[in-house]
Amino acid sequence: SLSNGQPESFVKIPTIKFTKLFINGEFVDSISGKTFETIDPRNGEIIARIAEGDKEDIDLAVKAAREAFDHGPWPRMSGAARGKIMMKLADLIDQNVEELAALDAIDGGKVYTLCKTLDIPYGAANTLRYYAGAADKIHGDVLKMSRELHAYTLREPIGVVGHIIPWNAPTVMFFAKVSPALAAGCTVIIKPAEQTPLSALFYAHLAKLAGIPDGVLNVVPGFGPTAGAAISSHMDIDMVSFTGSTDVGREIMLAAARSNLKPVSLELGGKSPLLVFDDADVDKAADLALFGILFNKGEICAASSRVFVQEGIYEEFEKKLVEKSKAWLVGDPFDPNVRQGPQVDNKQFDKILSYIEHGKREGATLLVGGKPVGNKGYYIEPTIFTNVKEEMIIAQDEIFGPVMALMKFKTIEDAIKSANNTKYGLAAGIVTQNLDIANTVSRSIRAGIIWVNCYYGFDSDCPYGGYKMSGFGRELGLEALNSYLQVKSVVTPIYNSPW
Ligand code: TXE
Repeated sequence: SLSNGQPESFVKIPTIKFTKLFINGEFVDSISGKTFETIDPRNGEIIARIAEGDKEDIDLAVKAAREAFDHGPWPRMSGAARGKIMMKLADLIDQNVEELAALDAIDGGKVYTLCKTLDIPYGAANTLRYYAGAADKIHGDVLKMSRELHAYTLREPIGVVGHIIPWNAPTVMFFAKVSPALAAGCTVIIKPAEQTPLSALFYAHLAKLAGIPDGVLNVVPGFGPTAGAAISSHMDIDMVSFTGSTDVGREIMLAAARSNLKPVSLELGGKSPLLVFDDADVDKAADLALFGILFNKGEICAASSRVFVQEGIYEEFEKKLVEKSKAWLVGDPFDPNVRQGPQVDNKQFDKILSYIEHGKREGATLLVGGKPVGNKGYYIEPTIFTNVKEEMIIAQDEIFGPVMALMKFKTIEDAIKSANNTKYGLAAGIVTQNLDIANTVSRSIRAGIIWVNCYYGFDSDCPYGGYKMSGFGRELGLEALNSYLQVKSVVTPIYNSPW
């Protein structure tokens, strides 16, 4: 079903305008002069060469961000003034939605229409506007105190912030991190993933047009062990927020501890369960389960990679899944009929295929899929395993691809136990019409977000983040804004007191 047609017949792919580091309001080459290739996952071809940031470039970016924080207007202007500039940036993003969507689609293999209707308008513009509206509502409390003192708290921006983001949602991650930090009055150094630097550099350009002062937002593409590690270990960065793999999250926390003890926020991997109870509408539940694992080709930390179905409807559910997965079109992400594009790069492609082989060796049954699609690019069939045992690697590791482990359960207690049988705790889904089941299960699953009769119900005001080894700290909502603010208590005597 691969329609590897000429992309130009669907959408005009823009010429790449921005390929350099964005430091202190200017696009500059890296100090080393090095560049790296960013690859089109539809065919493995080079899209552009991008300046490769390293430690020295991060140092320059930190110097600019420090100057902008310590002496520049951004943290000193009113919240309303910051909000106005952020609103302007959101408008510029809306005006460039097609070009931005095409950049994420070509760089990350993401479905163009979804980038255009979800990632850019919601993940970027809406999130910016949400935090722009919060920027002038940041204030502390007045405290009564029990002695003859009174106090107030100030909420101050935490300072120079480092952001390290992954490639699966380049736009959504960029703005989930940058928007609350900017609203708080922080200055930022952000490193996009090496696979997907294109839209981040375009956002840097738009930020300048919108009037974000030089040094406030620095975008430094580069690799993890070099540019990324320079951020997490930097002595002059006041906080680091990371989204990516659990292993790298651990490295970042270690580097933060060993350098200046900067606080860390980590949004890491997942192995999220979807629980379908006997009373569910089987047809709708099967749609939801497929959507939960195949959306963004399974490259999403909250993917419903473990699906547990109650025994009364299991057989019917399995039949529906097979039918529906065959109708799910894999192909060029610019084709309006396609629902699933290529995996982001050959590393992820190989990783997913090796997990599929592993699942077969472990004794699980391949119900559908399991193979690459076509002979160029990194396309993989929607894949479903049955006869999966919970101890199997394919039921424990984050595969980060279109691979579902389908399992059966008897009682609500079994369902809860199985759902929690993972080192991760990012998300979970429940499908039932029974309010008691929904309430009981929601409270019993150790995960940061629970979707009842829906999946991927994300929005700018809804906090999102992990329990257990899925990390800590929250993205989005006012929770995220608070993580970029320090609380300072100011205490004075009420009367002319001896203290
Ligand atoms: O992630 P990395 P990778 C999971 C998913 C995927 C696996 C590997 O299972 O298959 O991780 O993907 C930067 N210091 N997730 O290898 O390496 C890197 O440059 C500082 C889940 O691509 O974690 C990039 O910007 N930074 C996840 C970012 O970390 C470092 C999304 C993420 O890359 C670094 C992505 C270092 N030592 C992958 N090493 C999610 N939670 O959504 C790398 N980086």
